[in-house]
Amino acid sequence: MKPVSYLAFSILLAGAVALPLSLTGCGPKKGADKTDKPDGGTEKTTGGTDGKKTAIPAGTASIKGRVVLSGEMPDYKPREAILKHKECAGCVLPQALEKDFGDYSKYMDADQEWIVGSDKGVANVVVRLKIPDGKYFAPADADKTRTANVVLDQPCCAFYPHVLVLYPAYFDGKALVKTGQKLLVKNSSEKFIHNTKIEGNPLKDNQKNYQIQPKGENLVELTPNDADIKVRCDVHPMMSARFFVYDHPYAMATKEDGAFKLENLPVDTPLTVEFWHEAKGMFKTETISLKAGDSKELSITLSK
Ligand SMILES: [Cu+2]
Repeated sequence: MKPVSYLAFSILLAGAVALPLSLTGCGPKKGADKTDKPDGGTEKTTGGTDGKKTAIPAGTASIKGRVVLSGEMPDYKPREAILKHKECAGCVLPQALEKDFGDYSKYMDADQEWIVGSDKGVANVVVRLKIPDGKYFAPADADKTRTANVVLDQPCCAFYPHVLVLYPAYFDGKALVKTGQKLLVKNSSEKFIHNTKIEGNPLKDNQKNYQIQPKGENLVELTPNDADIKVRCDVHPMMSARFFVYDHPYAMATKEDGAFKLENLPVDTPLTVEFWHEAKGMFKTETISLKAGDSKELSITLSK
């Protein structure tokens, strides 16, 4: 972990360096200005001191399924802004890095809003439980810690993944308790400096702006937040990502197979499952009720 003084210095440096570089221009911003509020957010529980919330205990049920595109597949070609960039070769994914990103490498230079796998699975769909008013989700013991960091990389002029779900803390009825999960921001590109500008809710300390040298990385702590968190790189305006930071474990983002699974779900109580996509906002909700041990399958379709 970087010492605090280094982080503060990085923020100043990022501000000072990113602005002049951004003036060189890399093409228009695209598709990153929507402001959907994540209704499954945590504003009701992150206050943490009113003591009036009722716990919904974890259970032994699960849901799983796939989000599948109905209609035509997206046409993948390199983004205009990348092709027009004066250092285009650094903007596209270097061949040497393709192996690190597997099947996803073929989408890396394309517009990131619609990523659909070959079997029509839709990536970057957030699947989450809505927190009922006046309540909070008390996680299972297995969900009280998260030992692996969530990684956000910038191997070219794209953030990977494009949509991230984080679970850095849970609510115990009185206060937020850290799970241990942090965000590791990497820049695995060959030569480009990127900065990572996290635009969260200013009241909840998710504003960050780090400059990261090639092959460098930063460890970032986030707090659960009801804001719609956007991530940008000031050096390359065609880069964007979205974060959802929750105080419960019942949320995830799909990969290009479109598959999702949520486990240890509460039982014998109505649950609302929400589905969000960057281009569509919250496009579907399902209300379900599960019994102990249930494994419910949901099939979700999405059209452009
Ligand atoms: Cu960049």
